[in-house]
Amino acid sequence: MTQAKILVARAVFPEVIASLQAHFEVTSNQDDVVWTKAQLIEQLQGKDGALTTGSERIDADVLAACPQLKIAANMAVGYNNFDLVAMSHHGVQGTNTPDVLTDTTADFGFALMMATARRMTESEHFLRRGEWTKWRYDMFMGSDIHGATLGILGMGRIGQGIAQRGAHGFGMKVIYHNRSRLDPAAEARCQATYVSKEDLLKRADHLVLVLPYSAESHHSIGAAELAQMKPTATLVNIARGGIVDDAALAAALKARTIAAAGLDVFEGEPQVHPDLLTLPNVVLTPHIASASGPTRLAMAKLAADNLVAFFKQNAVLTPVNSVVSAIK
Ligand code: 8YV
Repeated sequence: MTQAKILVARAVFPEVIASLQAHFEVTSNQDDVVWTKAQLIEQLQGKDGALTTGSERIDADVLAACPQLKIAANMAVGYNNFDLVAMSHHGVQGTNTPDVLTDTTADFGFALMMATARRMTESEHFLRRGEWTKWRYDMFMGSDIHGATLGILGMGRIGQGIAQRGAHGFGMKVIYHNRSRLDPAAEARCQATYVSKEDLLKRADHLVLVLPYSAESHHSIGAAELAQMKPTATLVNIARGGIVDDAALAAALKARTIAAAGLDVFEGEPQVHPDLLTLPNVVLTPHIASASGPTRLAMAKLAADNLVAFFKQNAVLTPVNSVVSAIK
């Protein structure tokens, strides 16, 4: 039997490329060129499978132009770069990388919340500019994390990880809103109380967004939602750009409708709304919530394992769609 042909769409760990080469004919992109849609289609010609990241959109055009493609294994837990309806229609399996990044991403969400509440980057920039000449009682006063009300919008695995850190580590009162309520055992584990979205916005001292991006979650936080939050509140987005209306957020931060924000994801990233770049009360990081060494390796390995399982066992480990007959 001839070997399946695999495209690795972005640079990944060399050992993961080597492990794929043991099973497949591999074309890799270790120069890490970010391809246009046309280039991606060109690269996918004759390929049976692809290891993708959130930057490669697998949509109806790509699928129609690449009829040999059978699987796209995303190196991400989020898969809003996949048009799942079109993929299922074309009989293309999609997979993601859940679980392996939960704790690392929850750690980062918590760190970003703390950095935002305690004004860490703003005060560091002040120090680096040489403006620190004396102690002052109200210098960079922020808000407390311990004992505060932690609001979580989107209570999947990462949301629950953040809730547990807040409740057990910092004595926070945890409230959450989600499409569906958690079962009682999970609520008890997280010490979390289910509330309406309106209550969440009104009551949270620190609101963390951890919901998947979809047409329904687009601009879940816009001007109207920001107006309902406490003027002392902080907002953290580690979910996806587009869940927050970044222009409305910049306006709210400028007007101090809310106190501060911590953002790891942006609408149209790697572009960042220019107003966010000039505001002092926002902590900005370049989509790195899952970026610890062991976790990024585990994500790449799981994506590769999905490709091996698909072609060798006609099964995958972490599917995101169901395909009637996956092997074409
Ligand atoms: C990835 C992420 O780094 O897993 C996700 O959904 O957002 C990040 O962990 C990013 O999507 C690159 O694929």
